[in-house]
Amino acid sequence: MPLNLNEYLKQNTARLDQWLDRLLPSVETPPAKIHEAMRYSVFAGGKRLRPTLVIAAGELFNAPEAELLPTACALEMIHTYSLIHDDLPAMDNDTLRRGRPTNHVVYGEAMAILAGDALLTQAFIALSGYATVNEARKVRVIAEVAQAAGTVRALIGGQVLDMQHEGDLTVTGAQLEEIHRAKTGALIRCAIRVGAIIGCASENELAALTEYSEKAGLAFQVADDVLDATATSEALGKTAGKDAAVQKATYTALYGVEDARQRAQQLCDEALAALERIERDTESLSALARFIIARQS
Ligand code: GRG
Repeated sequence: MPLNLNEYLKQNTARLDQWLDRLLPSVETPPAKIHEAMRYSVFAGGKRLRPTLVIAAGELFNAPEAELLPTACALEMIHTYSLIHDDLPAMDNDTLRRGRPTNHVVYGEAMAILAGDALLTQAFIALSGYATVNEARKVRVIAEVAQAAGTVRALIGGQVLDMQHEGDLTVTGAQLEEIHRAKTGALIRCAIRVGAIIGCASENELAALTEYSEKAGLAFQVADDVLDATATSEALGKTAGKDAAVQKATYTALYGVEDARQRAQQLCDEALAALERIERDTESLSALARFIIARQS
């Protein structure tokens, strides 16, 4: 039977939310305010794309849920931390995220900074506790995640480049790709790789999945640029049209909406082609690549 992606996303979100609830300190744990702030943004919704990619990659190799889910949750915690910090007045100064007031609007700037820091830390607590029972693989997973969240071709480095190029209308396509590979791509690449590592993928399988993740990660960002330029804040759950307002270097600014859409489709096709090198049932990953460029939020 063909995969029903909506159902697949819904089922994984339910499983992820249960595990996130288990892995995050409860709101009764003192100091209660910080745990409330962390949970506010984690449970504000969100597509759960990165953790779903961990699950989909791991399930190709029949990796156990008890190893995949905590790792998937760790990536969602890191992603959520990056969104909280990105929305701060010192960065994007945004008031709407996941359809709700941003963390600093509700809890104040200091608590939002700490909630982001705490989610990053909590991610590594989850990984060191549960990311596979095999110690060597666990260290490999932790190293992959730490690298992807860091500064070299990774999340924080990408954010720095993004900030430095704000208002810079001379950015080239190659520079733009470098920013996006780091800011958005690194965590998506990491999600796929850690799922595959937990599942003991062969080196050839890992290489094909890495290629899939790099294409899909870039496609995600191109689609994100198109959505920012074409969708409403209501549909996105975050402020639309922000990129143009601050003269951010984006695919739509550089190439226009139509060419950006074509580029997203081309990247999606390349991601699907990489999957053909794997002799396993990759239907969930194909469907996720298509979802990445067809999503409305
Ligand atoms: C502050 C260290 C630090 C990094 C910030 C993630 C990020 C880097 C900035 C967010 C700004 C942004 C709009 C980036 C574009 C792509 C992106 C990460 C969008 C949000 O991800 P989704 O659409 O969000 O998966 P949900 O809410 O569905 O999880």
